[in-house]
Amino acid sequence: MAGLSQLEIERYQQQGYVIPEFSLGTEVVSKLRDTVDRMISNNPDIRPEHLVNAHISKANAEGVQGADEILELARHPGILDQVESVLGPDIVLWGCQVFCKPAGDGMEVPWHQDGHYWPIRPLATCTVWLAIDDSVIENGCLRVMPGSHQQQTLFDHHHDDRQHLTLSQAVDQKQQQEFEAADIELSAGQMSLHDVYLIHGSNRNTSTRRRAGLAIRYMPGSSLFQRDLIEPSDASGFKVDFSQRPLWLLRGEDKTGSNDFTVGHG
Ligand SMILES: O=C(O)CCC(=O)C(=O)O
Repeated sequence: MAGLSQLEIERYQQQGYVIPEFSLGTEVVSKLRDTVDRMISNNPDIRPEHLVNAHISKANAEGVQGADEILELARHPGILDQVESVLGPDIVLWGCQVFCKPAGDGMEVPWHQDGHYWPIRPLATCTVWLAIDDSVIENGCLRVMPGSHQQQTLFDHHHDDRQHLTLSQAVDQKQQQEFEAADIELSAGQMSLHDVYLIHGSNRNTSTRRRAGLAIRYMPGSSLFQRDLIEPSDASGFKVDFSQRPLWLLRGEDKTGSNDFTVGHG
């Protein structure tokens, strides 16, 4: 297996994230950029930071028209090798989101932990955040609070009613002050992996360069995706409805024996 090195695995465990040596080639990235451009024009009423279900091309509960090419990418053996190094051999794909911040008015993503919003028990997910464009400080790259995952705790979040936010919930000030932020600067084709408990966010994009990224969400086969645990809602700032969310077992087996891999595939 050509997964993470021992050093990268240790970094992921200690810091809650890692930027692997592995990256995608320019041809793959260029095709992905075309796919994302098409998705943006197919979803004219949805902010490009809110393209959930980017991997689902048919009608779905969240009303985003995704693309089969994204699903294909989520199955990329090289990416799965990285994920296997931190999640183990049983890998379930449960979500993909394009976060595209247009030049000039790209939205801020407030500091948050994803675990608040996801119906997964035990709570576990590795997100692969893949840079579709170069993602740097200037255009609002992903930012993390290294080590904030270590207590495996979901800190309190409050409603953030500032305008122009991708998410209307933010982790409380106390945690924002406790940890020191790190910017994850990536060239297109590079990726970072982060843990479900890691506090992360990103600044607005007021630059002249677009910043698009694809977040691919994988959980281990030892976790259960409980679709009825979280009611459909738009409380976080955009519509979230897990009731018909499909799952794909990409490697190994469903150790819970209870995940439903038929829902949402009809
Ligand atoms: O793309 C961003 O700036 C934020 C991504 C994010 O919040 C996530 O992957 O959960």
